[in-house]
Amino acid sequence: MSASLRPQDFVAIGRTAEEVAAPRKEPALYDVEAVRSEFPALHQAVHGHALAYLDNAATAQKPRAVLEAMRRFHEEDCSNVHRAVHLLSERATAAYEGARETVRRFVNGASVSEVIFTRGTTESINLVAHSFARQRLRAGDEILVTHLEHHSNIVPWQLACEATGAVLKVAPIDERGAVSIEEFERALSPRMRLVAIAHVSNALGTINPVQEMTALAHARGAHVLVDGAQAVPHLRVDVRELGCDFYAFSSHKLYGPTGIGVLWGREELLDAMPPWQGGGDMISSVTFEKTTWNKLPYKFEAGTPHVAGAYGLAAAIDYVSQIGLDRIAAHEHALLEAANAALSEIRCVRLVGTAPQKAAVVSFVMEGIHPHDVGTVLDSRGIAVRTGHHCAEPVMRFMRVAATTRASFGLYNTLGEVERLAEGLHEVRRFFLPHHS
Ligand code: C6P
Repeated sequence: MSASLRPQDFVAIGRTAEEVAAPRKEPALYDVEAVRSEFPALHQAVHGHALAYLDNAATAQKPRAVLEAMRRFHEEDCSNVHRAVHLLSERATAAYEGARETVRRFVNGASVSEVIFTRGTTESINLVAHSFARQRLRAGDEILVTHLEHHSNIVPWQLACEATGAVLKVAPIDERGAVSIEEFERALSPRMRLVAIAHVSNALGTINPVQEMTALAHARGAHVLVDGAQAVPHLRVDVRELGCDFYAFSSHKLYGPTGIGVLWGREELLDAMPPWQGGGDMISSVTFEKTTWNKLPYKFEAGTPHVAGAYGLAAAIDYVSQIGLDRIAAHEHALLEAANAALSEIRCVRLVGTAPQKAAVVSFVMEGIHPHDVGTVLDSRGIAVRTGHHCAEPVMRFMRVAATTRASFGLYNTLGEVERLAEGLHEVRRFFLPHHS
């Protein structure tokens, strides 16, 4: 592999000369260099090297379209929403509600009433834990998560269990990091009320079969929340096709700004749920004796929202939609395959998470070398990865590792960067294990 590979070379990976010459079956990919030119943060030197940003699962860089949309809010439309008749507020309100429609279309929700703006995935899940789980659960009822969840999809349910006497159950995974559907189905007891599952694991990259899991859970009468934080940047998501009841995600992993995210929920469920935070905008009328709630979605949006964030999120969704999630997924899949192949040539590297269905995450350990040392050497070469437990301690424990090094790819990463990652790891091995061939 060479750093001078062009985007059009990606399709050649793993194909014979005849297959390459034959008409392509893969979706046509896009011009990655043109895409990269849209992301100012990518064009900086880190410790004297061009930045190779491979920490997209933590947060993704932002394209100019997002930065420009947020600049437009702050420089031209800056005002509060839903509160004034002046022109700036009208413009901001129209853009804020337009962003809600953009989100609805993006996940194929039935109505904008189902789209709640939150601070991010974590807050979306906490909202459901508070206003749905705590209201409905009784002592002895059960909530099911899988063994590969992020802490944000574990701890809110533990708090709900503590408050109600419900019990948290865990669906097992196998040594590859894949959920066993049979075991998942077996875990769906008659007391199961709620199933909370990641669409894509942040620590391993496993893609869960959430549509199938949702159907099984519904057949047992349980509701389903899907944590889509790591899915929306990589997969086309259709909440009606998935059939779930709630879908949570963050803007900042989707090339949008931090501080804003989404809870999509079925309208009839959201409608029956009490608000979880009180304040401006979520009320219909207030007296000292009695307050009544605003209609959906405002009932769940107390206080001044992140208006600039909504501008940015809508721009980010438009941006990825223009490229096309199918093409992004194909591009990232090529990077993942290349990374798997390159890392498997380094003898002390062990991949952690080898499920058959994976999104753009490679988690690994280098035997005898601490991940933080790996991350530090890579950083000295301008390569940004995440090291640690990735806020997913239970799955780390299951995999019998305290921490991993994680490279996570985005739509702008290149095969050249994968090659730099592999070269960096060879260097790590030479430095820390000089006698290891
Ligand atoms: N994972 C990572 O480096 P927030 O922080 O609310 O935007 O997202 C929380 C969250 C929830 N679920 C999953 C599957 C996630 O991956 C994350 C965030 C980042 O893996 C930061 S810990």
